[in-house]
Amino acid sequence: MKKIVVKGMTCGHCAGAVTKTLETTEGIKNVKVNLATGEVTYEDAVGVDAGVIKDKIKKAGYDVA
Ligand SMILES: [Cu+2]
Repeated sequence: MKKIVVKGMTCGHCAGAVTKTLETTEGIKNVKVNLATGEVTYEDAVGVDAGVIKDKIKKAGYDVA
């Protein structure tokens, strides 16, 4: 289980967008977003590079702490 903190999420739509962004990444599943804290946890079966994750989240309109 990996954990990141995503900044800029304000509602369920944001949480859904971040979840979708991560879940469409090969090897990543079980994405869970805590909207109150910005904490996002996920399982990563293939060791996706942290920079790749960050880029995807930025493209979706959010930022990684
Ligand atoms: Cu939102």
